[in-house]
Amino acid sequence: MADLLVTGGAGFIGSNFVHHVVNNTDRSVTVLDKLTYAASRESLAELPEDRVELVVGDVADAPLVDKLFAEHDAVVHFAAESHNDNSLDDPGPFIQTNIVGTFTLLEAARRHDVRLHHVSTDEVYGDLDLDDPKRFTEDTPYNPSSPYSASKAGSDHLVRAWVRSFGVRATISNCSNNYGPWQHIEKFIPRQITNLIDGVLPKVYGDGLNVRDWIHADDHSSAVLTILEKGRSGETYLIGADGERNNLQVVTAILEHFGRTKDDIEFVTDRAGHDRRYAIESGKLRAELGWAPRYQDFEAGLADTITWYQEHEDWWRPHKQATEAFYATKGQ
Ligand code: NAD
Ligand code: TDX
Repeated sequence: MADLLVTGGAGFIGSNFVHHVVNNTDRSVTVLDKLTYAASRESLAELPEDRVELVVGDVADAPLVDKLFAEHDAVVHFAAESHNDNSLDDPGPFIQTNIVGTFTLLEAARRHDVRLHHVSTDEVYGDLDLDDPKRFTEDTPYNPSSPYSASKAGSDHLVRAWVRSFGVRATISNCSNNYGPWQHIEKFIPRQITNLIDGVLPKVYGDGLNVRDWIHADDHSSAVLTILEKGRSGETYLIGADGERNNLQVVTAILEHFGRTKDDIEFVTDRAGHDRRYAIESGKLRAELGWAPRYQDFEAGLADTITWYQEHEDWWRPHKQATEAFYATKGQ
């Protein structure tokens, strides 16, 4: 197959996906990434130069996107502003990148008849109660809570409309919370690991009972490649690995790794509009496309991730002070 264009390929999951494609296919990859604060060139550093090219640019730059779509036969769209807390502070970039950026790609996909896979999130469905036996499915109504999740929901709606109205060949995936190497330290798990490396107590929002459904980024990547290769155009697939844990359980597992007790937690100001629980039913992806996660043991994957952050302090250290200064302004 010809070259693949990956937007946001210098971010946490996008870079993981580029490695996955290089290791598991014959494809060459062009990464289109704006290199925002969330990107890292280091995550792409060890890839073969004859198979991976980085184009620094914006997904909302229509002439650039048009040129790149003319040169590629498939696109996987990871680029986004991705952090809920930032969207509560300043929603503007979320509307611009997540909605206008996706619109820009869809118009190019329409002009050039390029196959598009749109990477989205389970947060578009809003949240579930803690005692609700239900999980999200492909039929769950959209009900986003934050500027971030509303912007992702908006982008999903655009993709569906471009499929139906213009015949664009696109699929959508909605995945649960990812963990693994190269995740920005603003996010929950790496923030707590790097706090503990610094001897600082983990900071847990509210009562800590909010549930997230954790999946290793490697499993997200294998699912996206499976959908790109075997998914039916116009379909949505939910990606999850049955990893429901509340935030206290996750922090306790991290604390144990550092030889600390579950009392070593600082409870801080809750996130506004904080979703209570996410949970994914991924039966469609597994039954129709034969995908299964490789990381069945969350605690083992978490232990590997802790070790990775301990061994990659050079990478995250330059961002730690500014990240914590931002949270401090919000009492978090
Ligand atoms: P990230 O913030 O780590 O990376 C985002 C990347 O997109 C960065 O490299 C950034 O430079 C790039 N980018 C941002 N704005 C851009 C623009 N205008 N033009 C070009 N590039 C731009 O995000 P992530 O956690 O890797 O998430 C990737 C995708 O997966 C997002 O679409 C996100 O909504 C989705 N997702 C993430 C999770 C998760 O747990 N992190 C779960 C489900 C879905
Ligand atoms: O310091 C913290 N303390 C804390 O208790 C942080 C940063 C978070 N939290 C809580 C909030 C959530 O309940 O931990 C949970 C996870 O928080 P985040 O890492 O910010 O993730 P979340 O808001 O759940 O969204 C993530 O998963 C879905 C990604 O950031 C999104 O991009 C993805 O769509």
